[in-house]
Amino acid sequence: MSGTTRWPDGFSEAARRCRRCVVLTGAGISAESGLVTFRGMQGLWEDFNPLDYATPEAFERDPAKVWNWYQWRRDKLPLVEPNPGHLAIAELEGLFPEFLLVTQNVDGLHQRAGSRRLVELHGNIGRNKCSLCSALTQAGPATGEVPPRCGCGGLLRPDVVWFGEALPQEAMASAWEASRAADLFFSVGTSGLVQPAASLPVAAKQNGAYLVEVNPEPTPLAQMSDLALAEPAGQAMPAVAWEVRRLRNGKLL
Ligand code: BV8
Repeated sequence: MSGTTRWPDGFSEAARRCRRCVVLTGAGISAESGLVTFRGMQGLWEDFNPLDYATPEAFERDPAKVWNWYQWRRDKLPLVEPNPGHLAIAELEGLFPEFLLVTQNVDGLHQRAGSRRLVELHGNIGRNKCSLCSALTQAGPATGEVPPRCGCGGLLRPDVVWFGEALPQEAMASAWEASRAADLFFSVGTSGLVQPAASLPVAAKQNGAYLVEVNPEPTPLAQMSDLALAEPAGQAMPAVAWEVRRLRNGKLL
């Protein structure tokens, strides 16, 4: 949708009156930055079995293999930039009295785009965590032993949430609270398959939020969304930000 396309009245009304906006993102928001998604065409899970790379058991079994896979993903990050979808979400943050970005992504691109009011449900591969004492350190260039060790002697692992691991309590509590109170909820670039993140838009909708989904492909959320924008986020989210700015400033910019 561009500035000239007609937005549904329900969306305009919700965007104009909204006090609490929540945006949930998944790997799809980073696709236009050049980072592959997990599922779907050429997805990471097509070439890598998540059970061999994204579980505590996999790390236990072969720490070097898991560490190298994350190092391979980390090495891509300095080569990519936030895309217009990330930038538009960072802009939305300043257009509502209350706003929370809840991301499942671990690539740090939202922060690089300027988002500040965000929680990372699945951690961040820019950080390491000691598998023994849980101390957190910034990830640096790979040197020496693989995986490197913490000062306590424990093996370092990426500070991400693997399958079968609990999500960070504070981040999840903030995400639940914001989703249940949201007037307007955007689910952007997520297949809506991974729990408990996938339950957040459902909770928002059940509590009266106007639910917008942005995804070129249909997902389990589509049939309950008030508005489904079947477009890439890098196109849809700047149009959303433009329309919200127009509606809430009461003048064309
Ligand atoms: C937990 C690691 C409990 C980090 C990841 C209830 C029911 C069923 C299963 C479960 C359940 N509860 C728990 C489970 C098990 C499991 C789960 O959900 N399994 C699923 C797969 C069935 N959940 C867990 O294990 C979670 N832990 O619940 O623990 C617990 C409690 C107490 C104590 C102990 C344990 C942990 C979940 C986190 C797992 N970690 N990754 C990393 O390496 O990155 S999950 C992985 O999937 C990523 O983190 C990713 O963020 C996440 C979700 O994927 P998406 O982001 O949606 O990406 P995907 O590729 O799937 O989709 C991309 C979409 O973008 C597509 O739809 C595509 O069409 C779209 N797209 C593409 N291009 C664009 C676009 N959209 C817009 N614009 C574009 N340009």
